[in-house]
Amino acid sequence: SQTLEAGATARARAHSNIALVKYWGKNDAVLNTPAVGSISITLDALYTDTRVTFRAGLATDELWLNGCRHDATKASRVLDLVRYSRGATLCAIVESTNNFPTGAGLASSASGFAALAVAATGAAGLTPTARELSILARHGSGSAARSIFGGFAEMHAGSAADGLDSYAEQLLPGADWPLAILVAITAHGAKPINSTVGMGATAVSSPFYPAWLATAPTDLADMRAAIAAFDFVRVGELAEYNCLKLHALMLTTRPALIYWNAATVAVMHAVRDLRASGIAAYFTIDAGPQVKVLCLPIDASRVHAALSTVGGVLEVRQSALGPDAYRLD
Ligand code: 2P0
Repeated sequence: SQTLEAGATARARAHSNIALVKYWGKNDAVLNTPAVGSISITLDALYTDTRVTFRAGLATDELWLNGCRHDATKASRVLDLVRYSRGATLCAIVESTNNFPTGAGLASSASGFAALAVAATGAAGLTPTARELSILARHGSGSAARSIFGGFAEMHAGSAADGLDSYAEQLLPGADWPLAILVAITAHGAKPINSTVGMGATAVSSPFYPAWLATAPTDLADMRAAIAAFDFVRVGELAEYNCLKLHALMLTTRPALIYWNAATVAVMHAVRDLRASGIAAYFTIDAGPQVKVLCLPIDASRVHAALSTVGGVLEVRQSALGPDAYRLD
């Protein structure tokens, strides 16, 4: 095959995702394989566009996010694998933009590294399978392996020494089961504790970590079955349960990982009040103060209105399920 030429470039878009059964904990820090599987939904409202350009004369890879230079260490892990498969050494410029405001506390490495995997392989003239893209994205960030796929996706923890069985795959395209997700923003510019560092601390200090690992397969099997049955109440109940189990793990880490603020808790109660009034709405929360609320599209405007009136909620964004990551040019 041809050598990788300076100036080779490609652009890609990937959407963010939120997990309904959460990833927390690693099997292998170098391969970045998770200790547990996870199941997520991809969001159409939040995405990252990334251009990768291989250049002559660069001493290191450069990462530019919304016009500001950032540390490229994790991006280089992905680019190294692409270079290796082409027998190439050229460094690259990575230019990324999020379609959501920087510092809104919504930034996700999931959409960023999924877009990077698609753009970098595209620029290098590779034609990877979706599974290969998922593995590549995983090397940047575990949650990014899921953002290769639209709709509902499941990440497999895997157990192989080379990490080749640790990838995500689609469970259901978004069009097969339209759902609404409302994101209640409770803090702008929140700087949550880095997930990689947090996971490491949990593994060595939370007495609940062994229980987290032991119960993950059941949560995954239950969620898989609930999705296959289009059982929204079951999906919602399981998502909330698994989210609170994750936060129990975080709260019992030393030092404690407390990602909630007062408005985060107020939104959780508002969602439970909505359910008491007959609306099927369920919350989930990641390593930050925002609350994502799942409901059926027919209830979205009522849920949006209810969340907007909760004290401390700054903004509510609505999303549907998003598509696979794809090449822009
Ligand atoms: C998730 N989170 O499943 C969980 C729930 C946050 C809470 O995946 O170390 O940024 O880069 O592989 O993917 C955040 O972890 O971690 C995450 P790394 P990542 O969405």
